[in-house]
Amino acid sequence: MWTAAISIFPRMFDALTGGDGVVGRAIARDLLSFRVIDPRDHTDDRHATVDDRPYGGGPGMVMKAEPLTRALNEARAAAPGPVTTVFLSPQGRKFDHRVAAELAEMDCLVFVAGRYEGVDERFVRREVDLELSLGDFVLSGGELAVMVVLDAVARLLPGTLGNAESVDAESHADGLLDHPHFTRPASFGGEPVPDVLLGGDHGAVARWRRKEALGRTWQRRPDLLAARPLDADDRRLLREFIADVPIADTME
Ligand code: 9D3
Repeated sequence: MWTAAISIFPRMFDALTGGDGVVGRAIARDLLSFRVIDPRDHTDDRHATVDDRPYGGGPGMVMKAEPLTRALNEARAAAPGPVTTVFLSPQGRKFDHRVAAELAEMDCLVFVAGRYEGVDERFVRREVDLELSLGDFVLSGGELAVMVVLDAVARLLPGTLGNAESVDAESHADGLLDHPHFTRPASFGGEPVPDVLLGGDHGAVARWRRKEALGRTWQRRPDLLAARPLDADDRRLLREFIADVPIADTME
């Protein structure tokens, strides 16, 4: 997969590509290419101006359409095929696993990170294919959001993850939260590891994990269960989980 980011803070992306995260690994294995294009390199004035005051007044500055458009055209010229342009903004569609899986199917992606109060709407209307938000909180710019999305997409590319980590065994691939995890020692702070995990009955372990995954999803993210029909086995496991919840935990 070929990717690029358009950003006036290119060095922020060293955190993504420099270390040994999934994105760095995918790049090292040639499963992914990534470059940053700085709109400042696409200005003609002495001060390399990328922002200007908002028409209509008000606080803050707006990113100019022309440097962004020229940066995007540099990306298009470098890409091996047609690009999908993804703009990270608070006004976007909420990013989730489904969107990550859709993006992982694309050949060429260009991510646009905004700064200041926003981006000239004519750039968004003319050039952007998909506008994405990470959720209802305020970031200071789009760069971290681009990195979050790229991390989530890179791990879905065939060959990025090791054998031990598989995509479809994990939380959210099947729409449930993960079950609890334990490692040695068998007792910590007076709290023992659940007996079933020490017994070596792999069927019983699998049922316990499924029950905990269903139960925790019911407790913490009921919206995920509402979006997902349960089969008869899952319904029985969830009933068992609910029957074991202490009364105090079920009261307000
Ligand atoms: C405080 C400024 N806000 C006034 C109502 C508007 C605003 C402008 C620019 C808020 C945030 C930003 C920068 N944010 C992003 O570029 C961004 C973002 C986010 O803030 N939250 C969640 N997802 C994303 S994706 C890009």
